[in-house]
Amino acid sequence: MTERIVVVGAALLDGGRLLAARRSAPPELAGRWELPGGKVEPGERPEAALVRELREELGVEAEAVERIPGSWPLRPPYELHVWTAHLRPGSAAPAPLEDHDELRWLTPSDIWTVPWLDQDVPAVRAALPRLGAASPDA
Ligand code: 523
Repeated sequence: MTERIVVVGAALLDGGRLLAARRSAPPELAGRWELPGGKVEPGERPEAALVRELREELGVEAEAVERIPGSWPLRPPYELHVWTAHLRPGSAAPAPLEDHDELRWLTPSDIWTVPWLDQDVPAVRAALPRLGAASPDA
């Protein structure tokens, strides 16, 4: 049996908004929006991977807050786990440094205005209540 490899995604929250990131690569994912993050490296704690990925991809200093219950299948052997996160005081504002070409802070009412990656949709739905939204069937 192949070991599963966790990909961590960040529900980066700020003032009731969620950060969405549009992928610029690879071609099959480009143009679709995701919760930013990446693969957990061997021996790495998922929270540390999240902080590292957000630093590399967005140039921010972030803190993982709590895991959103659930696990969403990606292309085998990967599976997506999502953590809420926030920017540390003094962090730079997020910028699309690699893998992304646009970022957007979404309020609960515009959360579905971007074409999320199919596999991120259930994770975004699970993250929505953390924004203070009450739309379980959006
Ligand atoms: N996803 C995905 N949704 C999502 C993330 C963070 C990742 O579907 N929110 C997928 C996309 C890739 C795989 O998970 O198929 C790994 O994500 P990637 O490429 O962002 O991970 P990295 O940055 O660790 O990958 P390397 O470029 O290989 O270092």
